[in-house]
Amino acid sequence: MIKLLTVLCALIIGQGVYADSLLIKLAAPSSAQHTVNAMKLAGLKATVVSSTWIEVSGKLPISKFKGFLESSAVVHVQPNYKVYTMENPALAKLRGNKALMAELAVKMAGNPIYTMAASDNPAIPTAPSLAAGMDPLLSQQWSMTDVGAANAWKIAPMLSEVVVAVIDTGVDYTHEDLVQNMWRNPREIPNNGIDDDRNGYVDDVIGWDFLDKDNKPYDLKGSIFEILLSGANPGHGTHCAGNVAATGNNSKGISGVAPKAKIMALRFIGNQGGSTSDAILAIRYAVDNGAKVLSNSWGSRGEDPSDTVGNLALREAVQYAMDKGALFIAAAGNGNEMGMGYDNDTDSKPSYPASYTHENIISVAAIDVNGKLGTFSNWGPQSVDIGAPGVKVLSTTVGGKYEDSLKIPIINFTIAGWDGTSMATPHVAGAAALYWSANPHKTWQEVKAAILSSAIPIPALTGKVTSHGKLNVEELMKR
Ligand SMILES: [Ca+2]
Ligand SMILES: [Ca+2]
Ligand SMILES: [Ca+2]
Ligand SMILES: [Ca+2]
Repeated sequence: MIKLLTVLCALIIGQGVYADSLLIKLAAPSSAQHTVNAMKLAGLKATVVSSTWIEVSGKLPISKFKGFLESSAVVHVQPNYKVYTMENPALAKLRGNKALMAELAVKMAGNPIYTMAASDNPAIPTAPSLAAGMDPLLSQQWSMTDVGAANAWKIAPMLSEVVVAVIDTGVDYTHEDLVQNMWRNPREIPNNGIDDDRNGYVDDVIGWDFLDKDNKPYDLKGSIFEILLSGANPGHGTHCAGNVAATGNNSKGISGVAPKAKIMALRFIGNQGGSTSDAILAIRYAVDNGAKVLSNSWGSRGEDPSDTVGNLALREAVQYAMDKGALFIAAAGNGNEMGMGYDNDTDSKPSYPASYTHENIISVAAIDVNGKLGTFSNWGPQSVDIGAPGVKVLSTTVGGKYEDSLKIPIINFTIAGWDGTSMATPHVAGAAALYWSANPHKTWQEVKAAILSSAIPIPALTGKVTSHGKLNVEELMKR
């Protein structure tokens, strides 16, 4: 109870109102809906997060709330911590250059391409028929060469279609190299306004947008430049999705590590970041609707290390994924604001969820084309597991494009390379899907063990990650 009161005191501001948003764990299982209904009747803004967790938000009068929070019905209260995409180190550096940002803003001001908001939520196309043929940009994907993808595909062409949830800023599901591999909810009839499979989401055919609460988890809401100025990384989720499962051998663009895996698009991060509650909803949606692999290129910007309970709600969601047999692939993080990586084992602010101790997590560091650890990449001999390509990575980007750098073509300005542990993580997620498709009866423990034991040891990762090596799917497929 002391803990609870400490949290509450920290959240009380001014004239006895709670700030922002709280997550509350209830003592009685399955009492969440009942409690939320009662709170709504009392004029509070409340939503169900899981069977035992609820979110309460807005400026809350203590008189309506305090007795309940201190009652035996409540076992834990915590802030609804914010989470973000792992910040691109090059973008962070650029934003630090105020003079250059101001200059760019002036140059962009008169250009409608970069000031006009992109049209959000385009219609979801049906999957086209597959036109076989070499992927023309495959030879430019250094990351696929580095992980030995071509030989892996020869060893074991993908059989079953493993579903990978990309839990991120959304996905451009209209992209020519992604549309084929978007997951299609087999139990949901599109566009009839009915929740056919009764999973709580109406017409959720390719995933869900937890931020805007709609069935179109489209990436890039707003112009590239607006998003950049707001501190976010435009098109992050689409880039991640491509390295998991851009369609292989379709005569278009690139290939993901798992050329036939299915991408479940779960959007929960916007230009201002996302919340723990939406992360939990996305994680639970993923495993409840058939995803075996969860690709997570996001995290907190450091939980309070003196808080021993921490983000219990998020930890319980990762546990839920483990109980359902899913692997949770997580970016190790991109260091501090100066773009320098740190040791997740010893730093006072490790990166969550990657640093949680759940066994179903594979935490991923970033390496470059020369096998060096990215200067920004976090590591950890105990808490980070493997390295994968994460510097200047070529992938799909919003608007049918393929990029290894974020560019403003009209003024010929390269904003930043596509760098980050965010870019490394989808390679491992794709590897898990590829291996699982060839070995459908293996458990998550066996898939994780195969990925880590087949890693190729390299000097840059010796003593830095548990496997001491980098991802290699050719070796993996021999296991
Ligand atoms: Ca549904
Ligand atoms: Ca429907
Ligand atoms: Ca949307
Ligand atoms: Ca392709």
